Amino acid sequence: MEFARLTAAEAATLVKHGMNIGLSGFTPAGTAKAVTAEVAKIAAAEHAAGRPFQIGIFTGASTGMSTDGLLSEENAIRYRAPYTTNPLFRKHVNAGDIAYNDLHLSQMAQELRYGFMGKCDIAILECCEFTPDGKAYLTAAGGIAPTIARLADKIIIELNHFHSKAAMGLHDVYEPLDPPYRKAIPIEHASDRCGLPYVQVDVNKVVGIVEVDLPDEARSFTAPDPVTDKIGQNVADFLAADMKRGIIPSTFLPLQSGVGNIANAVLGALGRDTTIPAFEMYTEVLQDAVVKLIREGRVKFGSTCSLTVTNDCLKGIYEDMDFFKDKLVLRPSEISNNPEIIRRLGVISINTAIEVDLYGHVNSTQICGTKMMNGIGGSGDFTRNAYISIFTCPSVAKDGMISSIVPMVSHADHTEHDVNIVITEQGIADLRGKSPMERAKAIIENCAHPDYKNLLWDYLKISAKGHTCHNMAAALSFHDTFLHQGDMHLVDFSKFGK
Ligand code: 0RQ
Repeated sequence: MEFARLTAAEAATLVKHGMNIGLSGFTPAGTAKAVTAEVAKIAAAEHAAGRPFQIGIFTGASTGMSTDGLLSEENAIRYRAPYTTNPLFRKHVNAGDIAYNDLHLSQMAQELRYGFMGKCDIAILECCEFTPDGKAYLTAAGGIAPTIARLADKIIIELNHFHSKAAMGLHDVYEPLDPPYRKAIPIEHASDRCGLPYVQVDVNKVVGIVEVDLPDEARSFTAPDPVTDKIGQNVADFLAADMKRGIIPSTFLPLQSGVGNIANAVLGALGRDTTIPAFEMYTEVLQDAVVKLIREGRVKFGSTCSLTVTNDCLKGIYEDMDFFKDKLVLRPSEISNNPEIIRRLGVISINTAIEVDLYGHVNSTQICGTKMMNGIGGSGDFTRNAYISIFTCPSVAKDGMISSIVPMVSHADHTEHDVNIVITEQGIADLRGKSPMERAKAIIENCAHPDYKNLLWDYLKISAKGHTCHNMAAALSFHDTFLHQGDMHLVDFSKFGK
C-alpha cells in the first residue's frame, strides 16, 4: 500500500478541538513529537481568533517539551493521562487548568480498551521503519502503542530518521486479551520474548507518514552527590546482606529501578558493589547508568519499556546493536509493568519517595498535599507486587527545611502494607514483619535526619495510643509549619493537646 507523505503541519490539521490523541512512547523516549508541536501552533492561532481548542492526550508515561510543554503553554490540553515530568505541564495542572488522571502505568492501555477514558480519535506512532503492509517498528519505547493503534480511528506515522533501523529488533510487542478471555502472559524470565518485533496496524487507518529527523527529548540527570551515593551504597549493602542470609537467592533476582536523579545514582552504586552478582533488570525505564553496567557485564539483561537515556547513549546502543541485541528487550508498558509477571519473577523494586511517614506509608507524587510533582508512574505496579519493595529518598529536602520523614504523609501512594524497606543516606529501616509501632521506631532511628529525630519522638509522645499512634490535630503539623514558616524545624507541639 502507498501512504500519503505529509508535513507535520499538514498532519496536525487532522487534530480537531475536542479530540483525544494517543501517542507512542514512554517518557520522552519514543514519543511522537513533530505533529504535536504543530498542533500547539494551531491551538495558539485558534485561541488568538477567539475559538476554543483543547484536546485529550493518552500516552505511555511522560513526554517531552514538544508535547506536554508546548501544548500546555498554549492551554491546549483538556485532559491527560498518565505520568508526566514536564515543569510547564505541572504548572498548569497545579493551577487547575488541566484534568490530569494519574494512574498506574500498567493500567493505562487496559483502561483505554475497557472504555474508561473515552475514544482515541488519532494515534501518532513514532517509528524507525514502517512497511507497506503496516508493520510499525517502534523506536526507543513500547508504551501503549499497540493499543492506541488498534483503538484509534486514524493513525499518523512519524518516521523519525534520528532513530536507526537497528532498533527494529529491540521490541517484543504483546497485547493481552481482555477478561474473561485473558490468558497467562508467557514470560517466566526477564529475557523471554512472547510477541512480535513490530506493531501490526490496519493500513486502512493510516492517513499519512510524516518524515522527520528529531532527537529524543530525554532529560539528563544531575551527577550523583555524596547524599545520593550514600543512599546507593545503603541499597547495595542491604541487598548484599539479604543475599548473605539467604532471603535473596545467590543467583539474585531481577531489579526494577525508578526514574530520576536518585534512581540513577542507586543503580551506579549497585553496579560498583561486586558483592552483588551480575543481575538482570525487569523494569520500565533504563537510564544511562544501566546501559553502562550492561557494557561492563554487571547487568546481564535489561527488560524495559523504554530507553530513557541521553541521545549520545542511545546512538551508542544503535551503533553497537550486535552487542546489545541479546541483552535488551523493549516491551509495551502493560507488559513491562504487569503485576502478574512482576510477582512471578520475584522482582526487587527500588523507587523514590517524596516523603515517608512513621508507619511506612509513602507519598511519591504530591508536595504538601496539593501540588502534583510527576505522578505515580510505575512505582505502584512494582511496589505492591515485588519480592522486596524498597523506597529511597534523602532524609531532608530543600536545604534541610523539609524532613522527608513526617508523622503522616500529606498524600498516600503506597501504603504500609506494600512498603518493605525505607532507605535514606542516614540508614536502612527494614519494615518487614513489623507492627506499626516497631516500624515507627525503625524509621525514626535509622532513616530520619538527626535534626528531626527528637521532633518525631515528641510527636509520638503527644499522640493517642492505638494500633497506630497519632494526634489528629498535629499529624500534618510538619507540613503546615513549612507552608506558613518555610521551615519544618519550627514545628511547635505545645499548642496541641494530647
Ligand atoms: O525539587 O526539582 O525543585 O530541586 O522534588 O527530587 O531529589 O531531585 O529526586 O529526581 O529522584 O525525583 C519522587 C519526584 C523524585 C521521582 C521523585 C523535591 C526536590 C526536587 C525532585 P527541585 P530529587 P528525583 C519509574 C517509577 C514517582 C514515580 C516513580 C518520581 C524534586 O522519583 O517522580 O517512582 N517518582 N516512577 O527538592 C518537597 C519533599 C520533597 C521535595 C523531594 N519531601 N517536599 N519537595 N522534593 N522531596 C518511572 C516511571 O514511572 C516512568
